[in-house]
Amino acid sequence: MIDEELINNLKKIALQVRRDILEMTTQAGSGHPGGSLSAADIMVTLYFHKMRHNPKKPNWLDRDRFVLSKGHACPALYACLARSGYFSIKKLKTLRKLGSCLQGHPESHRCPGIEASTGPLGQGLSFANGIALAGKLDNKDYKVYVMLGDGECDEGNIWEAAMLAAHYKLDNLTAILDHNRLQIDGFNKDVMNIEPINEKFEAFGWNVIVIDGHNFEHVINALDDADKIKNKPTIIIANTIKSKGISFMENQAEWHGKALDKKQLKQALKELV
Ligand SMILES: Cc1ncc(C[n+]2csc(CCOP(=O)(O)OP(=O)(O)O)c2C)c(N)n1
Repeated sequence: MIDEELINNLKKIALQVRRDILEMTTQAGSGHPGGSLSAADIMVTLYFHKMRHNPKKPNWLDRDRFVLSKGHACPALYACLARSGYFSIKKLKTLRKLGSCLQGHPESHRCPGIEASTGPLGQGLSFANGIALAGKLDNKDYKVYVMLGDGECDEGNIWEAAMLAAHYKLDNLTAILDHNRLQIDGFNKDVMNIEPINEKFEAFGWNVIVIDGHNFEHVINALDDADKIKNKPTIIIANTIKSKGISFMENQAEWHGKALDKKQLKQALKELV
């Protein structure tokens, strides 16, 4: 049984992160709110509960690592980093501005807390494999988390990386699939069917856990269960809702890469209380 206070605290932070995502993207006039909102609860659980990290020492060698392979969802990552203290909350207002460290896709050399520069889909799992393999070679006990999009799984290099992670028995690696069923311009089932995605990863030698990605208890338990698995990587298939939390945005491809205008933002913020 998970502590109710912990869940309530995570819910509170997730509401704030959702407000940040919408305010940031509206201020920028562009960005990717849909896939940021679907991924928010998982990222909040990682940064505010699960991961061993220290915002004051972003390069601490023993830190757990998080790689956002679906890099376009970086508003959620930036909000988590700012709210955990990697940089000032004020900086969120500079999203996508010239010279800002918070570009439209994450850049690791510009911004503390970003492990990998991502944006071109399909690369983050390979990157995470490398860090996990290095951890094993160096006898480190850090864990590596990588978030994938379901549309991103159309990329062939995801499957090369999936094969490698199993081959090298990377049990220090946990992938989380943000399974919101939508991609840039439609439902996966119409653009490129990836189902049965759980069986595909199982066939590639992974431990597979399927959860509701907006249920904090599920997310926490799945992350803890992944710790117990030896000799194979784990993927948590998190069933989520694109644009989760805003009634007039949920489940629509339209909000993949478009910001709310100021009036819509006001309306949306009323739902995040
Ligand atoms: C290699 C590559 N091809 C195309 C794109 C353009 N693109 C950005 S997001 C996206 C859709 C991704 O879908 P999904 O992974 O399901 O993201 P989510 O719905 O979770 O936001 C595409 C095709 C890209 N960033 N990289």
